[in-house]
Amino acid sequence: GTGVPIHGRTLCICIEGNIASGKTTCLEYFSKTSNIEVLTEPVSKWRNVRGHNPLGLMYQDPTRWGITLQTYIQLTMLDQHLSTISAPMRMMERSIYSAKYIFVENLYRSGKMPEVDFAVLSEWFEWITQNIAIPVDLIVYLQSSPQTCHERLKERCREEEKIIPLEYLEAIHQLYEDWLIKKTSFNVPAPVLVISADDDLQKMILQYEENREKILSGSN
Ligand code: DCP
Repeated sequence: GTGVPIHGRTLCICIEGNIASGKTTCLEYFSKTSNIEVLTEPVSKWRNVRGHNPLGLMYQDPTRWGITLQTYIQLTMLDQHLSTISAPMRMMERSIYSAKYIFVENLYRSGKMPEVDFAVLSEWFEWITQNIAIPVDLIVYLQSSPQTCHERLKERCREEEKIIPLEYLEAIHQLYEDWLIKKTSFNVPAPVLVISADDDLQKMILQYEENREKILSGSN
């Protein structure tokens, strides 16, 4: 395909992967492509909403602040999915789906989110996805080992993330694998293109070049 949207709808490609799996590098590479609008994950908003830092609060005390962060992330994701753009194709960092199926799920399963918080977030998520069309055409899964992500995390030194242990990345990894590879957990909203993401930056760029046409045609 040429990447021209069918029925005049904007194609949506979501880049998925663990924390520090290299989503930003991928988005930067494709942001140089005309006809694509790249929407980066609004992490700056999560670190500053009217002067508050829900991301930092969540890492300090997930049981208390998990629902606060995840409610806000759900809103910012919905906003990105629905934003009107002029390009025929949008590329997003993650999605409203992974926010729920990976991060909310992880907080709940690890015993860090009270059941009532999980219930409220789930009701919101189900209302949104049942009442608002959120089409995704392709999921690009940057598959990485949790160890690699842990190394990259230490290198980048984002203040809030200093306390993330390897076990946390392993749990996120397992949830991603069950969702996108084994397909045993939740609905997969689009075809999945898997790219191994353990290589260094230069090799990753080569992989994006190799997979460029596949990604831009919005198919795996
Ligand atoms: N986060 C979260 N819950 C979500 C989404 C993200 O707690 N639903 C957290 C995990 C990270 C921070 O937000 O601490 C930003 O995460 P990302 O993995 O999305 O962003 P990165 O910058 O790590 O991506 P990459 O390094 O792959 O470019």
